[in-house]
Amino acid sequence: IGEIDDYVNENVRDDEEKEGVDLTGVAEGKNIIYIAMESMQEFIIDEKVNGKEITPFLNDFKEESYYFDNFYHQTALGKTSDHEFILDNGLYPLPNSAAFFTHAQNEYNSVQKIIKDELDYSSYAFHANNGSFWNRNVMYDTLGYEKFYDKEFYEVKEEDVIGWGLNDKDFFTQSLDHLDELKEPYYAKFITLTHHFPFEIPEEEASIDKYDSESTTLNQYMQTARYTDEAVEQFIGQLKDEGIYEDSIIIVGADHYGISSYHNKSMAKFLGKEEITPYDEVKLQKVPLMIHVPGQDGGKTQSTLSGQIDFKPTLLNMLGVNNEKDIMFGNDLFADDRKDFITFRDGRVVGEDYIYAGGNCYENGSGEIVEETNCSDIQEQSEQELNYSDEIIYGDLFRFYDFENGELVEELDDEESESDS
Ligand code: GP9
Ligand code: MN
Repeated sequence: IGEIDDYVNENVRDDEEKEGVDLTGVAEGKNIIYIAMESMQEFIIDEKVNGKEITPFLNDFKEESYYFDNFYHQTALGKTSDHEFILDNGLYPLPNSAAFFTHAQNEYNSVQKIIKDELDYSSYAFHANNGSFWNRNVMYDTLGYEKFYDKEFYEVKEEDVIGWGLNDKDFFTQSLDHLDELKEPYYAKFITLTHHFPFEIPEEEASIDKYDSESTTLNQYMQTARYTDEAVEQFIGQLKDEGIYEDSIIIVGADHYGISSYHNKSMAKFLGKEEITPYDEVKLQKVPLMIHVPGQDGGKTQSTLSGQIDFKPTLLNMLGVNNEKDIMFGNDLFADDRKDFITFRDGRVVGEDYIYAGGNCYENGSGEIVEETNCSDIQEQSEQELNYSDEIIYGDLFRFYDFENGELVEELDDEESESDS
């Protein structure tokens, strides 16, 4: 863990210099509301089907927010849970399993634990699915969530079910009933469900046409994306009515892709391209991220190369938490001195200048294939980081690190050394 700490110190930790936007401390004392939109990809933002905007609310909301349009999901097998894992810990997902299942007993230095200890924030999760899905009921405890409002807390009438469960609109409306139970200040996460594969929704619930291509999945994707867009709009309206909106930091994000490479032909049609190359495909892994700070007037698109790994340091900085001893692999989204690559679990890497994907090195921008050596640096550093992150998780290494002082722990307490032996 000492070696990893050295690596993070030299290669990851930013110098807190911010020449542009500086949101240090803006969230202090405020409630944080994070909305995780299922399967929402960035490519549909500002796009239309048959003349109608797919996500009219998000298209507007981004104008009032800091909108990151070059922000990548970095999830693997653990899908939604990997996104939660990355956001909460600033660590990468595992290569062969969902850490939520296989490493739910580890010691983590999660956002939730840090803000509890340092600022007395309480954290909550809302998601109208079975609590044991992705082992959330166990992992949320480990990560320091106070309470998980799972399916048990919702009335799920048969006629209100779309796809996997309670529709997003009723999910938000019913969640609202619990907000006054939360201890302030809080971090509350809301995870939507309707816009999930196979993206099926009753025709009378659909406000826009299906897309027209050979892929039923892509065609239907547009309608459920719109549904979730409307649900988020409704929720933001409800938060305004309750007087919560103007005093909270609202972050709207998404977990991972919904359209796999299997649908590339139809995707090419949608994007007006000849074909989808591995270069295009990696760029399709962008997910929207919008950070709304009350009192801020809009139009703040940020095209910083970034990913889910950057969420934790960004949020902590907004809360004014000094996290310079932490071990994580991302940077504050607003820092000047950021790492210049985004790592994927499958070996792909997006760098500022070059992208490694599908066994080729591409120039970022033109998409031209170039000498592979151009990608060597980002590939090597990427692999190094994934290995370090894996070592932390497999070895439960945070047991040996004192985050407060940035030092190695001298001796494990009895309980921990027993479980170790
Ligand atoms: C399940 C929901 C969807 O509760 O979060 O999970 P996914 O299949 O996207 O990982
Ligand atoms: Mn998901």
